[in-house]
Amino acid sequence: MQVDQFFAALWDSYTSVTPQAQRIQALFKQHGENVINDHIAFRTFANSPIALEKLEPILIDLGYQAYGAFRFESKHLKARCYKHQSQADAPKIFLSELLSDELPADCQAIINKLVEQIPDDVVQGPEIFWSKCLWQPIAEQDYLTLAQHSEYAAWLSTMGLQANHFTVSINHLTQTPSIQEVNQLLLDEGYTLNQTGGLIKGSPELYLEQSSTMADKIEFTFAEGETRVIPSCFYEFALRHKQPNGELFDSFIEGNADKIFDSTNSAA
Ligand code: OOG
Ligand code: NI
Repeated sequence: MQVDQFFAALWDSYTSVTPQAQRIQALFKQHGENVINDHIAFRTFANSPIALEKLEPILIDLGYQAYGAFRFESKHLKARCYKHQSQADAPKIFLSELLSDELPADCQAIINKLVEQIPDDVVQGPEIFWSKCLWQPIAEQDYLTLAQHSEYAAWLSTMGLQANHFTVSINHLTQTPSIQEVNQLLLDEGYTLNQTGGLIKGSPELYLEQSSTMADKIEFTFAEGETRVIPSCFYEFALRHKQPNGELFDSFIEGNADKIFDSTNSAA
């Protein structure tokens, strides 16, 4: 599969649950912008048939290479980032996984019930990245239990494997070339932005500034037919700065990422 086909399929799947991304992209295009993706991100369960190390070979086959590793202790996550080896303009990929064995026993039991439904050999090709839930709908009570300990676990239990966000490269915008202007445009249009630690995560000194919308909301039907409006996916905006060596910073920052994860919290 070609990289552009991969991202086109991911965008279709993502915008079907994230209509705000389509509208915001259209807004930028109306302003004459060329909307380029900085990166996209996925979430998954560690120690499962869709664990990070099971998914990574698919990214390698697509021409990607890992170049950074991250750990989020309080969120019980590990992550890696990937860039394309030959297509410099291909979006970077941020892949995180939940270390479920660090969660309380009741959460582990709930997650095990989902993970054990996934066939061992489920990872066969790039389609896995928009396969969503490879398990039967979770029970509402189990979802609420997960949400108390890990918003990430609750999100993953209902949304599964799919692009969690696309990220607009502010470096490629001409009308709103600063993150402050991008945020103001979105606020003026009525979008809700992630406020964790302030609207802007990072700084020019860290060579990376990021902001994001709060996830769209969709109606989800739980195991026993109850429905609840839950967070789906969000849209991110990233501005990269030049390092002293003259090159744009191209990795990720734990302190920023830790806050971006909150874009799918349900309490906002
Ligand atoms: C990933 C959050 C981290 C970034 O750009 O630092 C991230 C997630 O919410 O799954 O995307
Ligand atoms: Ni991101």
